[in-house]
Amino acid sequence: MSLNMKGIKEKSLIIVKPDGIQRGLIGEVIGRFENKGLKIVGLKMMSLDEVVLREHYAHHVDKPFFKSLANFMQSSPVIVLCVEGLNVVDAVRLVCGVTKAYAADPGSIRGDLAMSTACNVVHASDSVENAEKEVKRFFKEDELFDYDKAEYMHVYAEDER
Ligand code: 3AN
Repeated sequence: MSLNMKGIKEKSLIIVKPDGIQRGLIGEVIGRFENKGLKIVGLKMMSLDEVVLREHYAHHVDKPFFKSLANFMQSSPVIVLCVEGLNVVDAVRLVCGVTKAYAADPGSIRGDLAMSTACNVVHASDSVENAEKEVKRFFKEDELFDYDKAEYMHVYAEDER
């Protein structure tokens, strides 16, 4: 992990997937990111269509599991979140745990709440570069908010803010 030039303004894109919605885990998942000290700068419910899924999972479009992945991601609305913080892309991936939920570390969202590779509750951007693209894919500019968070003086040391 390396310190990013964006500092505490680095952004990541998180999706609470249909299994998270159906299992009533929206609050639990969002709570874990809030408890970590991340700032939520965008949040909404939406349905994902085939076009956005082909773009979002471009690295999987030719794989045999793409059709079932796309069906699953369209099986109910999802919650999309944009969060901000220091090295937030790496931090969020650690909070989520590895893709194969049965192997994810206890304490992570997937480690504590899931068993599957597909039904693994959350998606999170895997690099700063992809996070920038994903935030633009799911949020319009006026759906993202820039505001001060009072707890920041206790979440970050002065030289980190
Ligand atoms: P992550 O969501 O941890 O970034 P990706 O991008 O490799 O992981 O995978 C995205 C989604 O694609 C997974 N959540 C899963 O639904 C599906 N997927 C990835 N690899 C496999 C696989 N080997 N078999 C079935 N589905 C897969």
